[in-house]
Amino acid sequence: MSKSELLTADKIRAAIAPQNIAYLSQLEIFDTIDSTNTYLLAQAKAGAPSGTVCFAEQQTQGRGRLARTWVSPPGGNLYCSLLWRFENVTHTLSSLSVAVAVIIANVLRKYSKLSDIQLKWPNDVLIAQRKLAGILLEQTGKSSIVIGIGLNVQLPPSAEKTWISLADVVQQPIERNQLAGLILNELFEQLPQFAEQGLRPFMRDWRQHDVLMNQTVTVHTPEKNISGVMCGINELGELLLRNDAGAMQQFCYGEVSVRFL
Ligand code: BT5
Repeated sequence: MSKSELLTADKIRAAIAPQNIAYLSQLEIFDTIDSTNTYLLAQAKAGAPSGTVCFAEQQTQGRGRLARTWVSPPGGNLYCSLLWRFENVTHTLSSLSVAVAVIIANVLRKYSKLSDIQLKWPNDVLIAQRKLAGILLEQTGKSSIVIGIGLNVQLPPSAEKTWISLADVVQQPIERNQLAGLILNELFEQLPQFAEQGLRPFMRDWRQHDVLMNQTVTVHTPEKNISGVMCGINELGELLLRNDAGAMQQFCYGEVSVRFL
């Protein structure tokens, strides 16, 4: 595996457009941390401003949703968290997760010219049905969210076969600092629009990448498992499932996961 250039604040900043740089309040880069989300949640409670960002080269307790683990080895992936304080609580975690997934897909499409990115509700970015990136949203206080993003740039050969990295699919060398900056740039560009207009401007892109559309799946909830056919999402970012009895059911971000049958 080729050695990746270390993350550097100046290089990340350099990839953020001048009109968006003011959104970046603070940028920290750790060599090792337990979890960038855990760190930013604590910072948020201590009063950190919107636009506080941290990256780490590796995480010892990287977290996914529902108490799952995000495997976070050193050597060239991206582990990033951004604190965003919304002015009003007009969004839902379901809709924000969808918006952030679309934002990441758009950056990857522009940066890597990848045309076959798939989005799996609520928070997975896939290529060829293998997981490239995951998003973890955690609310702190009334309207502040820590947005955590794990993106595989270069995975060790021991990684699970259901995971994939950019290096597996992109031919040219991947400039991690630039990619990190471009992700922040797109978040800074799009989050204010999301705050104002909700998911409406993101729906077309979501539909284009929605890997679950028309698939037969099982939705797992803490109470029960429900199978049916996926019918996309609504403008709140909730999943729509026509269950086996023919009724339409909605699910929101939370203790819900979806498996293909
Ligand atoms: C997610 O959870 O996909 C959210 C992952 C968010 C990680 C970022 S890294 C920066 C920030 N700090 C944190 O501590 N977390 C965030 P979920 O949908 O629950 O998916 C977790 C599942 O993905 C695991 O159960 C594994 O099956 C799989 N997985 C774990 N590590 C992976 C990796 N590196 N690449 C692909 N899949 C992985």
